[in-house]
Amino acid sequence: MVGFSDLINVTNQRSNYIPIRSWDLPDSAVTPEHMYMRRREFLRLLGFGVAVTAVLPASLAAASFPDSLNPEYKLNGVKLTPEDLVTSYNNFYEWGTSKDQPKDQANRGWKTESWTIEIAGLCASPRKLLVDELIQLVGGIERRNYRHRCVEAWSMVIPWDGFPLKKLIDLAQPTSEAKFVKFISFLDPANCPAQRANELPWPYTEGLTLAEASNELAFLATGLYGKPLRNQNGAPIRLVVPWKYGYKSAKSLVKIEFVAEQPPTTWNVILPNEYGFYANVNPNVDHPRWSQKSERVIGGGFFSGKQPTLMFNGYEKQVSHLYAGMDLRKNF
Ligand SMILES: Nc1nc2c(c(=O)[nH]1)N[C@H]1C(S)=C(S)[C@@H](COP(=O)(O)O)O[C@H]1N2
Ligand SMILES: [Mo]
Repeated sequence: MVGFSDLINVTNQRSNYIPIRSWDLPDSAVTPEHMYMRRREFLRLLGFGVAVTAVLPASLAAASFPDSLNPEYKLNGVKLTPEDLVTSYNNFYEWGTSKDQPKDQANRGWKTESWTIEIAGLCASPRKLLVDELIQLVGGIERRNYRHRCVEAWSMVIPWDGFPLKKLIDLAQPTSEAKFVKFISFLDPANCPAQRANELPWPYTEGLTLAEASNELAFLATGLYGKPLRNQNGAPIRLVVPWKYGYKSAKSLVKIEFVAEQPPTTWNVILPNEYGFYANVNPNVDHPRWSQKSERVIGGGFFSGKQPTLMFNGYEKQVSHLYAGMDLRKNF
């Protein structure tokens, strides 16, 4: 069996996947890929939306898909990470500890269709429903381009399809005692060898304050690049919290629970000195074993190796008020 410290060493190996280049060029030197949403992909997106279009009035369905890229979240001038890298360079420890394993291991018969998700805890409207039903209830999906920054100091830019977490919160109607939201990934030891071997304390669990979860940026993704989420990216539904390190964005969710106390979260329980509960992207607070000042751009190719890491991953305007007066070094 692999011990936690071995896992952590594996995590920290700078894999030989993309070499770090020393000849940095500014971002502006890289051609933006604005025009990725071509007709073919749009049609695929429509295909994905079949369940939604079946229940929504035709006019509304038509209106919600052609312009599904929310203009507020375009990230103009920022280059999207190529789709094949987003779907082949993954952290998903349920399916292996190296980046190339989830794509292979999570696609050997693991079923993510007809998936139900439970909304539970301190709320007026708890329920258990199919992911497709949830998408209908929140009024369909939109697309947002978000920066993604892993705590291991690499980054991507990903076009997610999904809906704001706030819409689910409004559906659930948390009570006044609810102060935190807990996100629980799947538990399926029969089909997931790493869970049989107990390599980590499963299920993978994460948490946010209710205020963080209600922020406009907190997102539940059901697709990327206009297609349903691939298993390795957390099918059929996963959290995306773009101003926090990637480990907050729990994959393949089976339960979202409103709770009164700060919930224990996977990496924070394993190594509390290294992985905080807040995990806000912060270039001024280093990880105990490496700097967080810069990041390796995955797929940066010939032109790009490292770029400076931005406070709150570039989302300072939208989220800094959540941490007013808080010591971010203590609450890392
Ligand atoms: N259930 C679960 N969720 C998880 C993880 C995991 O191991 N298990 N890894 C996290 C980490 S460290 C990162 S960086 C992102 C990676 O998401 P991606 O592979 O879609 O880029 O997923 C997060 N969510
Ligand atoms: Mo990560």
